[in-house]
Amino acid sequence: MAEGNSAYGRKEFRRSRSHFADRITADGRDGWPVEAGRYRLVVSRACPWASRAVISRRLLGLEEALSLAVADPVQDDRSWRFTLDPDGRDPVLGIRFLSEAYDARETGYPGGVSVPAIVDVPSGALVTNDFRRITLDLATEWTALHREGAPDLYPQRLRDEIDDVMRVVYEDVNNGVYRAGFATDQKEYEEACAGVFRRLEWLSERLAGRRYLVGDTITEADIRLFTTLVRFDAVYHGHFKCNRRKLAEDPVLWAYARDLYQTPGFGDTVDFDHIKRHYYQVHTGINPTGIVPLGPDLAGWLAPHGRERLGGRPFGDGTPPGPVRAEEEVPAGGRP
Ligand SMILES: N[C@@H](CCC(=O)N[C@@H](CS)C(=O)NCC(=O)O)C(=O)O
Repeated sequence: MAEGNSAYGRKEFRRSRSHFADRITADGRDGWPVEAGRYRLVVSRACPWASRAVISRRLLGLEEALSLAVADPVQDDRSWRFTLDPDGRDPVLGIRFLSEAYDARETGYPGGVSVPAIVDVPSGALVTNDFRRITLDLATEWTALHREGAPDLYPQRLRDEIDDVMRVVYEDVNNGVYRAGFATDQKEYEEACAGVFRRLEWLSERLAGRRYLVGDTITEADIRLFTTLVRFDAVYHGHFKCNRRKLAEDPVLWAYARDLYQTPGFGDTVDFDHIKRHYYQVHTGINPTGIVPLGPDLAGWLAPHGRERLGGRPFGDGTPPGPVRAEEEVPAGGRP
C-alpha cells in the first residue's frame, strides 16, 4: 500500500514538501507557459488537495483548456494508477501509473508520488505537484483561458485576508485532521483533535453572519475549507477520530458546507465513494481490516441550507459554471 513511501508511518505526521514546484504562468518564466490543451491535471477525487484543483477548474471554466485524469482512489505499491480507464491506461498520457510522469521528469526521484499533479502532455513529464500553488495559478495566471463570467477566486484587494484565513485553516483544519488521524501517541492526537474543533468553532462564529469566509463572494479560502468539510463526517469523524462533533451537528458550518455543495462546481466534483474507499482501504495502519463503513447517510447534503438570507454574491459579477461534461460526471454511487 501507499503508506510505504508517504508520511503516514512516521512517529509524528509530517506532510512532505512538494518537490516539483515549477509554475505554469502567463509569461512562461519557468519554461511552462499557459497554453490550451498542453497540460493534463491528474487527480484523485478522494484527495482534498487535488479536489481544490478540480473545483477551481470547474468554477473558472478551464475544462476545455486543461484536461482531467482521475486516478483510482486506491493506490497500490506503485502509488496512483489509472485502473479506471480502459486497459488501465490514461487515454491521453498513455501511462498506467502517475509515477511514470514523475520518472519522465526526473529519473530516480526519491520523493513520494502525489496528486494533484500537472503533466506536460507532449513530453509526458510532470510539471508540478505543488498543491499549494496550483489553484492560485489557475485563478491568477490562467485568466486568458477562463470562461466568460468566471469568478475572481483570489481578488487582489482581499489577498492578505484570504491568506490569513487560509493559513489557520490549513494548520488547524485541512492538515489538523491528518495530524489527529495519524498521531501515534495520545497527547499528539488530543492536541491535534482539540485544535481542529477550536478552529471549527472559530469558523462557525465567523460564518454565522456572513455567507463566505472573506468578502461577499466565493474565494479560494472557501474552496480550501470546503474540501475538508465535505470529507468530515464521511472519513475524518470516524477514521481520523475527529469525533467530538459531526459537521452535521454544527448548524452554521453544516449549512455553509451544504450551500457550497449545492453550488455548481463544488458538489458536482465530489465522489463520496472514492473518498471513503481511499481513506479506509489505503491507510491500513489505522484501519487494518480495510472495511469501508456504510454510512453516513448522504441525503442531507441536498437539504435546503437557507444561507441566501445572508446575502452574498456567489460569483460576484460573474455567473455559475455550466453543466459538468458527460465524461466527467461523478457516478451515481458516489453521490447522495
Ligand atoms: N504530498 C503532497 C500533498 C498532496 C497529498 O498529500 N496528496 C496525497 C493524497 S490526499 C498523496 O498523493 N499522497 C501520496 C500517497 O498517498 O502515496 C505534499 O505534501 O506536497
